[in-house]
Order: sequence, then C-alpha cells, then structure tokens
Amino acid sequence: MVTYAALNEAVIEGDVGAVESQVSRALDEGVDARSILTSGLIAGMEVVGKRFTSGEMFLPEVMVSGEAMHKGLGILRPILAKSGQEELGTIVMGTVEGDIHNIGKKIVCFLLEGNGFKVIDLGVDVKADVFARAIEEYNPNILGMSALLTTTMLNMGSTIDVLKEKGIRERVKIIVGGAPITEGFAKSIGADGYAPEAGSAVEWVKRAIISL
Ligand code: B1M
Repeated sequence: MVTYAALNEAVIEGDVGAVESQVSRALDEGVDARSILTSGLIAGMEVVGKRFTSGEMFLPEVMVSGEAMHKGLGILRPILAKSGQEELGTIVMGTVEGDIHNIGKKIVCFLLEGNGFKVIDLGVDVKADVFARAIEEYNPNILGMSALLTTTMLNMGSTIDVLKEKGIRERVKIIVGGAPITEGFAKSIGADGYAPEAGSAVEWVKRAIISL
C-alpha cells in the first residue's frame, strides 16, 4: 500500500519515476485524488520549500522536485478536473511577468476546473499586455494572478494599471495569490480579492461569481 510518507519522500528526492508509480498505485488502491494532492504532493513540496529556505537543499535539487511534482499533477489533473457540471464561469489565470513559479498556480487551476469552472491558463512569466489580450479574447468573469517572488508581486499592480489604462479593468473581478501575497497587499494594488491557498481561492471565485 502506498503511504503519504513515501510519496512525500519521492517528491523531496525528485524521483520522477517513484512519484509517477506511487500516484498511479494510490489511485488504483482507491485513494481520493485530492488527498493524494494535499497529503502526498503538496506536503512533500512544503518540506522542499523549508529545506531550500534553510539551505539544506539547493536550486538544482528544488528543480528536480518541481519536475517530480509536475509529473504527479499531470496524472491527477484529469481526475481533479472531472466535474460533470455545467461551466459556472470563466477564469483567466497566469503567473505574472518575471516569475516562472508554476506549481501553486496550476493547483489552483486544477481545483477550479474540478469545481466546474472553465480555466484559461496563460502559463508563467505573463506580461500585462498578454493578460489584457486574454480578457478581450475570452471575456472571463475572473482574472487570477499568481506571484511567488517579492520582486514580481509588484507586477500584479502594474498589470492592473495597464488594464485600467485600456479601460477593461471593470470587466473582470481580480484575485491574487502566492506565498508573499497578503490581503493588505491585494487591497493596496486594487485587486478584488486574495486567497492564501487553492481551496480558499475556489471559495472566493464561487462567491465572486454569485455576486456578479
Ligand atoms: Co523559487 N523561490 N526561485 N523556485 N521556490 C521561492 C518562492 C522562495 C520563497 C525560496 C526561498 O528563498 N526561501 C524564493 C522567493 C524569495 C522571495 O522573493 N521572497 C525563491 C527564489 C528566490 C527563486 C529564484 C530567484 C532562485 C534563483 O534563481 N536564485 C528563482 C526565480 C525564478 C523566477 O521565477 N524568475 C526560483 C526558481 C525556482 C524553481 C524554478 C527552481 C522552482 C519552481 C518550479 C516550478 O514552479 N515549475 C522553485 C520552487 C519550487 C520554489 C519553492 C521551493 C516552492 C514553491 C512551490 O512550488 N510551492 C519556494 C519556497 C517556498 O514556497 N517555501 C521558492 C508549493 C506550492 C503548492 O505552493 O506556490 O505557494 P505555492 O502555491 C500555493 C499558494 O501560494 C496559493 O495556492 C497554492 C496551493 O495551495 N496560490 C494562490 C498560489 N498562486 C495562487 C493564486 C491565487 C490564489 C492562491 O489566485 C489567483
């Protein structure tokens, strides 16, 4: 039987093959996909984060853990995204310019899809103009921006400024998130909302869409 501890370890070690086989086996054993995500993959990545911060792990190792995490997410995605509901609304999502952190944003996207929303994921290092074009093209209800760096979080504010200049800011509600983001920061840049993690991001989006 697959244990969460073994899955945590596979992510920490960046063992792509072990992550792939253990996630698949856990699913075969009937373990819930969301528990595999939170107790297996995210919990492992949290340890990586702590070890990176304390200097016990270095960038190349973190990148390998990131790849292993992506492999696991890829297997879970079709299951997490299977909602069987009508689309409840459209969300354009991206990590802001200068920032290539993808994992947390992807988790938010998967959970939104799993809750019946259509998600257009613009990826990472997304420039303000690209967000603006996506609003015009897809006409979403919500724009979501993610940032993991204290330097790039400032690009959330400049993106909102560009949307205002183009006269399209009021077409969407805006939610921001990522490790350095706080409620106060979100307010200061003129975002409508903030969520500290993926589950609360989904709850915020549900409330925002009802109030539209
Ligand atoms: Co980077 N990195 N990294 N990194 N990295 C951090 C963020 C850092 C805190 C590590 C540290 O020093 N302690 C630090 C930032 C320091 C700061 O600015 N204060 C840092 C740094 C410095 C850097 C580089 C500059 C390192 C270098 O090159 N010297 C570089 C920057 C590259 C760039 O972006 N231009 C860099 C690179 C990388 C990797 C490429 C190696 C890799 C990313 C791989 C990838 O994503 N494909 C990486 C990783 C993995 C991390 C850590 C270790 C883990 C991030 C992660 O995936 N966490 C991270 C340390 C840490 O966070 N403790 C670190 C797991 C994920 C599930 O959590 O992303 O927080 P998180 O997402 C959560 C919530 O934040 C929230 O929900 C998610 C799920 O619950 N959330 C939202 C996220 N987006 C949201 C959007 C929402 C709502 C909620 O609404 C729209």
